[in-house]
Amino acid sequence: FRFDSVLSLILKDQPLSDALQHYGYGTAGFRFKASIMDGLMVRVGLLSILLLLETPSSEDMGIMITASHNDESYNGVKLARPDGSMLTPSQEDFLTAWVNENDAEKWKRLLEDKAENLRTNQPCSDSERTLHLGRDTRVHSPHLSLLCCQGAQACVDALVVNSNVRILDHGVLTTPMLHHIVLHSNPQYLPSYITPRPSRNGYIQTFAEAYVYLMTHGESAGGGTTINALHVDGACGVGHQAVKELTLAIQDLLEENDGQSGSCTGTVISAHNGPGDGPLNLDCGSEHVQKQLLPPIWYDGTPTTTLDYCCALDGDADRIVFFGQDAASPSTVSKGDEDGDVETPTGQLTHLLDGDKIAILIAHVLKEKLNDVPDGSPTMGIVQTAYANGASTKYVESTLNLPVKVAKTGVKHLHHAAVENFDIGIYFEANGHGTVVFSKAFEEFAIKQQQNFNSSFFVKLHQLINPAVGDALCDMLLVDFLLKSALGGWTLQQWNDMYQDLPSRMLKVKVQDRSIIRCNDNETECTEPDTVQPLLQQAMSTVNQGRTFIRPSGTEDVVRVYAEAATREEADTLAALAAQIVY
Ligand code: NG1
Ligand code: ZN
Repeated sequence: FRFDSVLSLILKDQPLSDALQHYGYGTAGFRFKASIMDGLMVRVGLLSILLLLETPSSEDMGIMITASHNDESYNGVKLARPDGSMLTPSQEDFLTAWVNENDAEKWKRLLEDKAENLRTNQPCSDSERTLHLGRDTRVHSPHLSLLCCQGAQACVDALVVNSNVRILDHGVLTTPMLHHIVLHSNPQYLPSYITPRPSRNGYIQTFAEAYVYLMTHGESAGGGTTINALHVDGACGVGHQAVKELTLAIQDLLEENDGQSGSCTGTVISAHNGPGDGPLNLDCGSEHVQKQLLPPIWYDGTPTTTLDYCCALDGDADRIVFFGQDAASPSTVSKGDEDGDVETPTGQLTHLLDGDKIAILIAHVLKEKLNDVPDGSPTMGIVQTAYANGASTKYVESTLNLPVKVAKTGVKHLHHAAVENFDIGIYFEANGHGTVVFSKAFEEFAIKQQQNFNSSFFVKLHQLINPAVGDALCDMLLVDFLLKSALGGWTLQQWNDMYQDLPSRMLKVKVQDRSIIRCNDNETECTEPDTVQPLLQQAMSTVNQGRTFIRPSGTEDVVRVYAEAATREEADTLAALAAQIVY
């Protein structure tokens, strides 16, 4: 029987590990200890082909193997839809249900139904569809990627669709590169002014060109040269090599450009902490910098001058935070670390420019640019999560006069809210994961600006931004352009001084079963167990400007506690009270 080989692969040769009762699709895909993922990967590969075959003809999809900011012992897998976005809730449900299924009869019926469906609906389709695979630098990623390909290939063979379905393993990629490749393979989802370049090199060229254009054509191009060097911490992962490639491409383009137009020299970008320089994400990377407020441990070149600045990527290069250590001034940063120790650790950073600050920097510049345009402007707003610092929300609403939407944690939720609500939807999680999405109306506006007013700013800005997912490298170039050129040479300090964060603290609490905790839609309140929220409420009333919430993590086996208040002491007290309630 033709499905026998598939069934024996998933049920006998590579069975699902029984270490877990249920494999759930978390905040960003399946993410577990790598040692229990073999069987899961085969199934994900197989099911990805079924999802691919359900897309309109000749559209590609992608699979990324990574556990992002988690430590090296973890791995994960997430899928990308044809437009580069994350799976829909119903696709996640389909995947989760079948990944956990062990009934051979049910599997057989699923495959038979699919085969029948293909015979009737796509009898002789010659359109080609590709499943693109990418993986990070974790030691087990090649093995898990191979298992994923095996599952996918078995499905293709069994359904006899091998003539028009291709499985393309791109090897090591950043997460945003994989999403870029998928999106650019389906150019119907791209704006007319973005040339499809569905490859790693195409990714590098797309963003290097947009950056160099903006740096050499802006009004203040050539003027803003305050910042000279940008030191990038690659988290000992995949982002390190990508930064190097991007830097080389930028240098080449700047050399070609030399002598032409305004010629603002590019910032010297140097990459630190590649694979092999230390354990992935350990005491380095954006999660460490943002949550511990410490510089990366492997990186000993923290600049002390205002002319240089630093940023840190996470393990798959979709998050970025900027930071600086001002030698002259004592530690004044008010955000807290995660270890529950209320003493301020020594050596804490004086400037942390997180996702909230990146979103506000982008909005600030765009608002000014839109004020200058003669015609009606596209709408603009910011999407945050409950983790956004209260001071940032206040600044957006009261100073920038822009609307704020609060979405559930996980970029898929922020992305959706940004697309639904705004022509220019700026979304960032506080941890530095975010991007800007633009509507069709914006696209028309940008084209009109170019044609009628000879201004390519909006077109080029759109080209500099990864429309599919949060992308540390694009965000890095965008911020550098905004500080150095669009704002005429802002320092990190000037950016940081836009507003003062409220002191905050995050804690992780280990509980026996975090799945019993449920939250409301935007996670600002706990709905189950029903005794929790009144206690949190009461704790909040004991401090000034107190706000706290708890939620089960979707990527780690912990409950996260967030608290902020008027002073550091009050924020710490509130976090400790909330953690007590969770215990
Ligand atoms: P969880 O573990 O569900 O809190 C974390 C981040 C998310 C998101 C995902 C995916 C925090 C508080 N949470 O999710 O924002 O980035 O990882 O990487 O930073
Ligand atoms: Zn990540």
